[in-house]
Amino acid sequence: MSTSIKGLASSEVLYDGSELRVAIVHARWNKTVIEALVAGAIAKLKERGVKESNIVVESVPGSFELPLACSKVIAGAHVQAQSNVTDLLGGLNFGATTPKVPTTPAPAGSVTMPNEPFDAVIAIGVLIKGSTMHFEYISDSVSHALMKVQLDTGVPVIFGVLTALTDDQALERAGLGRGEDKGHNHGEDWGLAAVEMGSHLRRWG
Ligand code: DLZ
Repeated sequence: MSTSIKGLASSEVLYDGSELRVAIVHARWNKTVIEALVAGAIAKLKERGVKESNIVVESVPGSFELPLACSKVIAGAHVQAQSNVTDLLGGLNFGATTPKVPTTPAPAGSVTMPNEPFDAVIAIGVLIKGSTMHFEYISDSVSHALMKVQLDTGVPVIFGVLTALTDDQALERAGLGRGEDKGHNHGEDWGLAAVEMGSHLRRWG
């Protein structure tokens, strides 16, 4: 039996995500782990009632790109129809063979629908320590920058960046552990955190 005192306590309130709009911005480095984390986050968003049509997924190359991408997504710069959760069923946003962003300009006179604001953004990345100082620099700058984005914009940015010292640590935190204990998928916690923070923000204004 585990004697650990660590981890997220479940909330006494069951937060309702049915009116919330949530963006997931994920890096593509360390794909296997990312895929599990994104799937875990989406599962919990949906479990709390967030509609598929209100979940938007965007991808960036690496974790270093997450803060700017989150900032732009919050500002409404993403293409509304680029990638919602339905696209995800076709394999996240990895290796798409057809461009999802329109390559031709909208016809003259056409109306562009304004993007609805997001109640929360989940930034997901997986940093695994290598033999150089990359890990330290990226972990440090990304965590500070993501905090800055949420404070500057007032939109909760859920910190879904794993900073693992080994491959096994990363796998275990995505529920993919290679041992008997598969670990826990932290993406699920991030989905719940997004609904809770999005709900708080609607109350707090
Ligand atoms: C360069 C790099 C390295 C070494 N490791 C990771 C990693 O473990 N996880 C991750 O998300 N990204 C990594 N990157 C890529 C950087 O985040 C970034 O995409 C590039 O330096 C380009 O700016």
